[in-house]
Amino acid sequence: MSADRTGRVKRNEITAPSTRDLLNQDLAKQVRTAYDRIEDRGMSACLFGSGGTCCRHCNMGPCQIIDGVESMVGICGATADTVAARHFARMVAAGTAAHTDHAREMVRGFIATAKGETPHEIKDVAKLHKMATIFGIEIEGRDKNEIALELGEKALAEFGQQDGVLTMLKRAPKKQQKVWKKQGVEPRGIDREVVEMMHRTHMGVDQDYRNLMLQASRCALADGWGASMLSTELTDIMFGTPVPRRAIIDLGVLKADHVNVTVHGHEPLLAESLCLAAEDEELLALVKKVGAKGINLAGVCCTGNEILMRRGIPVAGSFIQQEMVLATGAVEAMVVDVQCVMQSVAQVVKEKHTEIITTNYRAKMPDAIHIQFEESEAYASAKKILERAILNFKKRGDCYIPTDKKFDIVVGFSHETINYMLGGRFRQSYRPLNDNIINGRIKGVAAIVGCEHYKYADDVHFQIAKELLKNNVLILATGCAAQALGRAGLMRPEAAAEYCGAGLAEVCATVGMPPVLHVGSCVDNSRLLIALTEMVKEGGLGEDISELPACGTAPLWMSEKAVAIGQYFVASGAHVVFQNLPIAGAKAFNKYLLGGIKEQFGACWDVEEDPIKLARKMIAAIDGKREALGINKKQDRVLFDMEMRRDMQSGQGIPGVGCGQK
Ligand code: NFS
Ligand code: SF4
Repeated sequence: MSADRTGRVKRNEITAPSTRDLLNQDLAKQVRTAYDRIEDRGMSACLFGSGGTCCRHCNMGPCQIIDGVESMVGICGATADTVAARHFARMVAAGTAAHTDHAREMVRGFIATAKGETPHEIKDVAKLHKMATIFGIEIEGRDKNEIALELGEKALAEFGQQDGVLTMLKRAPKKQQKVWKKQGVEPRGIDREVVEMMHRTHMGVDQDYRNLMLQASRCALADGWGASMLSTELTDIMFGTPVPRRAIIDLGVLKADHVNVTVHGHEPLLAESLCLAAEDEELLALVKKVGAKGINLAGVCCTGNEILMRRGIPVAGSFIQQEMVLATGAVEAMVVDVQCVMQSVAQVVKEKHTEIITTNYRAKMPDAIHIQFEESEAYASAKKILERAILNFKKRGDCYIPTDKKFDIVVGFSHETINYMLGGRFRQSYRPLNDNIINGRIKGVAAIVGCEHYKYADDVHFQIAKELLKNNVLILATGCAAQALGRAGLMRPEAAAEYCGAGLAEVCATVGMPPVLHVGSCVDNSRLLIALTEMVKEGGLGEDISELPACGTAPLWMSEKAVAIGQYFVASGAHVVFQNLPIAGAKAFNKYLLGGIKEQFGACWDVEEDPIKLARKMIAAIDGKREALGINKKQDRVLFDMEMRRDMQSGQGIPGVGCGQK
C-alpha cells in the first residue's frame, strides 16, 4: 500500500483490524478522524517544507529556497544548506526540550517522594545505590530517602548546570567519550544546550551547517545521556524497574461493563497515582453504585508504555489510535498530560459522554476540562479525576468495542531484565548475547522506535520487523513502534518460531523470550544506550557503539522528539535509518547527514521510504559491522550443550516469560 503525495493513508487502506472494524461501524462514521481530515485537505505537502528549505526565522521571510539557484537564496542570503540545517537543529532542540521538561517533572516528583510528600516510595533500592554511586553520593549506612533526596537534587542541578560535563556521559564506552571530547560536543548542562541551539538557529547567527550540527549533537546528547536517562532511571527507582510480564494491547482491552479511563501522554506521575487510587475503597463503592463492574485503566501512547512496562496495565491504543479509542464511545474519561495529544480528541468526543481531562498547566485545549494535577496532593487529585469518570458511566450512550481485537504481549525488557534473562540470576551479563552474535546465531541488534503517522502504510513497523527477524536480527522496540509490533503479534515468545531465522528462533526458544523486546517509552530509548554500552563492555564486539552490529530506525517518525533521539544515536555511534527527513532540498547538508558526519561520530543517518528496502539497509549496515569485526564468516552450527542451556535457562524464575514457564 502506498501513500500519494498528499501523503497519507486513506480510510480504505488501513490494515489494522481493530481500526478497520471500528471505522466500519455507524457509530464511528459519525466522528471525524485524521483519515477524514486527510481526504478533506486534499492538498499536496509543500515541496519547500518537505525538503527543509522554507525559512520563517525572521520577518523578512518566509523565504523558500531553491538550492543552486542564485536568485533563490533567502533575503538575508541564507543558503538551502543553512536553512535546512537550522530547521533540523531546531527539531532536535524542540525534541530535547520536550524530553527535558518531562524529565524535570519526574526528578521533581522523585525529590517530593524522597521527602515523603507523595503517595509513592523509593522502590528499587539497588538501582538507587547504583545511580548514587555514579553521582558520587555516599550510600554506606544511609537511609534510602536520604540518598534519594541527594540524588534528586544533584540530578536537578544538571538541568541548570552551566559548565562542566553531564555526569552520565561517563557511563558510555571510553572510546565514545573520547570522540565527544575531540568533537567538542560534551553537553555542559541540559537546558543550556537547548537554549544555545535556539540561539544559534536564530537569524544571522550560526550559518555553517557542520557547526550547527555540532551543537545539535551536543543538544541531542544532553537528551539521551542526560534528560531522558535521568527520567528513565529515577522513574524506575520510584516506580520499579520493569520486569517481564504478560499484558494485552489494542482497542479490545476496553471493557463494556467497566468504567474505562484511558491515560494519554507521557509523564507517568499522574498515571501511577491513578493506578493507586483505582483501588480506593470509596471509589470502588461508587463504582458499584453506578452499576459498573470495576475501573478499567488503559494506556495510550507513552504514558501507556510507562504503566504497561511497570504494572502490566493494558494499552488501548498508540498514537494513530487515540481517536479510535474515543470513537468506541466506551471511554468515560481520557486523562491527558503532555505531548502527542491530538487537538482533535476533544472534537471526537463532542457528541459523546466522554470527558477529555487535561491535567498539566502546560497543556490545555479548548473543549476539554482542566483538573490540575498537584504532586503534593497526588492521591486526592487522582481520586477526584476517577470520581468524575465513575459518575460519567451512567451517561454512556451507544458504544462499540472490537472485543475480539486484543493481543497478548510480554513486555518489561529493561536493560536489567535483558542482563538477567540472558545471563541468569548468578551471572548477570550480556555474555550470551555477545556470544550468540559472534557465533552468528544472532546477526545483530536492531532498534525499532518512535511514532506512527498517516503518510505511509500503517503496517510499516511490521514489514520491517518481519524482514529483520527472518535475517536473525533481534529487535528492541520502544514508543508507539513497540505498540504497533505488539499489535502485530510479535511480542509473544511463540512469534520466534513463526517469524525468525533458525539461529534467532533457537536463542529465543532457549531463553523463552519474544523476538521483539519491548524496552519502554520514548524516554526509555536511553535504556538502549545502556544496553549497547553493556554489549561493548562485555567484549568481543569492538570498543565502542560504532563497532557493534546494531542499527536503529524510527520509520514512521512524527514528533520532533524522534529527531532528537535519532541524532543522539548517531552522535553515539549508532547508524539510524528513517523513511524520510526534511533535508532533501539542501544538497550539501543532505550529503553530510547521510554520510559525512560519520567521519566525526562513526555513524550517520540514512533514508529509505520502502519498508523492505529500509530493513535491508539496516541488515547491510549490520553485515558491514560484522565484516569489520571479522565475525561475518559462516560459523559451524553449534548445538547448545547442556551447560549452555543451563546458563541461558537460569533466567527462569522471571515471572510470566518463557516456554512453559508461568
Ligand atoms: Ni515517542 Fe511517545 Fe508515540 Fe511518537 Fe508520541 S507517544 S514519546 S513521540 S507518537 S512514539
Ligand atoms: Fe528569509 Fe533569512 Fe529571514 Fe530565513 S532568516 S526568513 S532565509 S531572510
